[in-house]
Amino acid sequence: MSATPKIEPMGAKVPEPRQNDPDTLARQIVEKMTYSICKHPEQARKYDWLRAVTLVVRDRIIDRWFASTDRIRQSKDKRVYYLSMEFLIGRLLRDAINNLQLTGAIREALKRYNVELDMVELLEPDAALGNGGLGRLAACFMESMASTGVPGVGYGIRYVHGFFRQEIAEGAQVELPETWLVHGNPWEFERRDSTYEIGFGGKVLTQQEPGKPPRHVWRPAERVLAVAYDTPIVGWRGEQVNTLRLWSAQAVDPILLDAFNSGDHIGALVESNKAEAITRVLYPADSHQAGQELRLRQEYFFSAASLQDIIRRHLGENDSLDNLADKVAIQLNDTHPAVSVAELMRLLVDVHGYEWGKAWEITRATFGYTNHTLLPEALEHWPINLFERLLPRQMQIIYQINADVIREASQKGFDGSQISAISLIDEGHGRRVRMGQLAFVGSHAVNGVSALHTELMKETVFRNLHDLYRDRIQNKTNGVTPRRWLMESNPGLTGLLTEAIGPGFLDDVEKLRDADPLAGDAGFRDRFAAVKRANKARLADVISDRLAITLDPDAIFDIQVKRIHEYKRQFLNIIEAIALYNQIRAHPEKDWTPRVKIFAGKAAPSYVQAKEIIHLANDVARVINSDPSVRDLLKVVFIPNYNVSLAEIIMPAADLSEQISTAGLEASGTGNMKFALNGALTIGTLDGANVEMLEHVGEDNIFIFGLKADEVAQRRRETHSGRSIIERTPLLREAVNAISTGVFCPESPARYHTLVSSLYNNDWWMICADFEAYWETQRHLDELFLRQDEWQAKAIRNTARMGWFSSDRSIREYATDIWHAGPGKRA
Ligand code: 73E
Repeated sequence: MSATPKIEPMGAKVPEPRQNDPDTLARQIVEKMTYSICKHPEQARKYDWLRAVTLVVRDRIIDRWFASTDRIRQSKDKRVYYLSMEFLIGRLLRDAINNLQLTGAIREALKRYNVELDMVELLEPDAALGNGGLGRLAACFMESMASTGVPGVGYGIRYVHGFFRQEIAEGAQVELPETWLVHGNPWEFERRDSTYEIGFGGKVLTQQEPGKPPRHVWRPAERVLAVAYDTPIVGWRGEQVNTLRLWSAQAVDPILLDAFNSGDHIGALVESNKAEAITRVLYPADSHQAGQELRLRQEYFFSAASLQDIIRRHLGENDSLDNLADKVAIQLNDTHPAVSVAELMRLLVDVHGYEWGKAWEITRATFGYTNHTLLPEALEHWPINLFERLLPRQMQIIYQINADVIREASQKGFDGSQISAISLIDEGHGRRVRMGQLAFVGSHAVNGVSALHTELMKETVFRNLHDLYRDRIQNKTNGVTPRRWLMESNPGLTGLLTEAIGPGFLDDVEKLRDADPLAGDAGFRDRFAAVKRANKARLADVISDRLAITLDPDAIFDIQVKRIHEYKRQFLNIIEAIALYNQIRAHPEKDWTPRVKIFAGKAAPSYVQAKEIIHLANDVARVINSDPSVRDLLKVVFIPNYNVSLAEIIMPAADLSEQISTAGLEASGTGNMKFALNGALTIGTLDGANVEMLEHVGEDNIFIFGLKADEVAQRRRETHSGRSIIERTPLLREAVNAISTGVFCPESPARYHTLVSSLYNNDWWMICADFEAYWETQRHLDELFLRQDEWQAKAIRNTARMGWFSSDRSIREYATDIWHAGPGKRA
C-alpha cells in the first residue's frame, strides 16, 4: 500500500481571502440555494434564504476556524476550557456577519433578489440553552475569548429542548416546549470521532498489594455515550474562531434486540430512552437547586465527557499529564460542573496511576471556580445516598478530599463549628455533599462576579474556607459583549458614535469615553435622543404587533426585564405603578410625565410566588390600560416570552432601567450593563454590579435608592415586618389594599392574598421598607425627564462611561489573574 498523500485542508494556513463583494456573495447565495438546498431561486421560501445565507457565511468561518485551530495547536499555548451547564447563545447569524464585517455586502447581495437581510436574520431560532444571566454570561465570554485571542473551548450540553416558551393565557404563565432543532442546525458539526463512554452506578473494586497504596477500579453498571457537536464562535473581525463543544447523550445499544425479538417492543427501547433523557431538556430553574437525579446525571455526564476530551487532546500533544496545569485551565461556571474535581482525581489516580498528593496538586492548579449566587436555595448539595448510588468512586474520593481538608484545618487550629462549616459533607440536613465546598477546595482561584458579591462571599457562605485559604477568593466583575449588545442591537447609536468619535471604540470599547464631552453639545444630544426615539418606536411596533397595545414613543420607557424572582422585586415595581395610577386619578390636574412600564421575564414553572407576580403584572396592565381616566399618562405592558432576541430590541429602547433587587442578593446582574451601555439611566439599589456602575458613571448619572446590603441583613435579624410601614404610608397602603381587595382581579378577588400577606407579615424582600425611597426617586426622574437636555446629557455619559463593563475586560482579567493564558501569556 502506498503512503497516505499529504492533503492540505483548504483553509488550514492563512485563509485564502474569499471575495466579499456583493456580486460574489450574491452568486454564492444562489449557488447554495441550488446545489445545497436544491431549490430554484425563484421558488425559494424565506427559510431557504436564511439557510443559503448561513451556508455562505459558514464557508468563510470554516476557513478561519481551521486556521485558528491550527495556529493554536502549533503554538502549544495554554488552553482555556469553560465548563458550563448553560450557554444562552441566541441567534448566531447576525453575530457572525457582524464580526466578519459582511453586513453591508450581504445586505446588498440580497437586495438583488428583493430579500431583506433583517427579515432573514429574524427567522433564525434562538439557541436558548440557558436560563438567564449565568448562561448569557457564558455566551458573552465565548465571544470575548474569540475576540481577545484567548484559545478557549466551551463545553456544555446540547439540550434538545432549550428554555421553555412562555405564553400568557388569561394573565398567567403557560410553559410550552421549545424546539430549536426541528429544522436542523446549520451551525453545528457532529463529531462522531469524539465520542466517549460515561458510566453510572455499579461498584468499586479495591485491590490491595502489600506495601502499596490500594488500587481502585470503578465498574459502572450503566454506560452512556457522549457525542460531541461543535459550533464555531467567531471573534471580532474574524481574527480567531473558537469552538463551543456540546455533548449529546446516546445509548450504547440503540435497541435491545433480544427484548424486541421476544415481543417486548417498549422494553427494547427503555435503555436508549433513559440514556437520551440526559440531554433532552434544560432545567428551567434559575437560582434554585433542581434536586432530581436527572440533574446530577446531566452534571456528571458533561463533566466526565469534557475531561476525557481535554485529557485525550493533552496526551496527543504531551508525553504525560504531569504538565496538565501548565497547558490547561478549566473554569467551572458555578458548581454545576463541580463534580469534575472528583472526576479528574479519579482519572489521575485510578486510570493514570498518579499518587494522591501529586494528583491533588495537578487538580487544584488546573481548576478555577466562579460563584454566581449566595442564595441558600441555589447552593447545590446532593443527598449522600443518591451520590453514592450514581457515582460510588467519586463519593469515596470526596470523602478522602474532605479528610485532608479537615486535617489541614485542625492543624491550623480551627474549632468544631468552623470545621463543620468547611466540611464537604453537610451533616445537618440528612447528610449531603456540598458542591460549593468541593469546587472551592478543588480550585486554585475562586471568584465572585462583582465587587460587593465577592466581599459577601468572604463574609458569608465561604467565610471559614476564606479563613483557611486567604488568597483564594478574588473578584472578576461581569461584562457583556459590545458586539452583540451595542453594534448589532443598536446600529443607529453605533453609526452616530462612529461619526462623532471615529471607529476606534469598535476595537476598544473603553474609547467610548471620547463621547463624554459630547454630553455638553446640544446638536449631539438631539441626535442621540433621535436614535433613542427610533429604537423606542421599533419596540412600540413590536408591542403593537404582539399585544395590540399602542404606546407613545415620547413617554418614559421604564423597563424591567429579567427572570421573575422575589429578590429582583418586580412586585415593588408593580406596587409603584399602582400607586402612580391612584395618584394620577386623584390628581388629574397635575403635570404628570407620561410613562410606560414594561415588564418581561419567565418564572420557574414550580415557583408559585413568581408566577403570581406575572399574573399580577398582567392583571394590573389590563385594568390600567383600559381606564380612560389615565389617558396616555400611564401604560403597563408585560411582553411574553422574554429571550435573547427580544432583549436585543428592548435594551436600546429604554429610557429607564430597573435594577431594584433587595441589596445583597443580586450577585452582579448583566442586564443593568446592557441598558446603561445603550444610554438608559438606571434606577437601582446598591447591589451587584450597580455599585461599580455608580463608580464609573458617577453619582449624578445613576439613581440609587434604598437599604444597603448590611442594613438589609440587620433588619432581617430584627424580624422587621411590613405592617407598620404599610399602615403609616398612605400611598403604599392604598396600593396594597387595591391588590388585596381584588381591584385588578374582580373575577377572583382573593387571588393575591398570599402575596399581600407576605408583605404584612415579614417583608423579607424589603418591599415595604424600600417603597418610599423608590417612589421619591421615581418622581424625581419624572421631573428630570421633562428637562430633556439634562436627561440626554446623563444618558450620553452612561454610554460613554460603560466601556469598562465589556466582557473583553472581564476575560482579560480572568486570563491574566486566573488562567495565566491568552495573548501576552504565551507558554
Ligand atoms: O446576578 C446574576 C449574575 O449576573 C446571578 O443571579 C446569576 O448569574 C449572573 C451572571 O453572573 C445566577 N444564575 C444562577 N446563579 N446565579 C443559576 C443558579 C442555578 C441554575 C441556573 C442559574
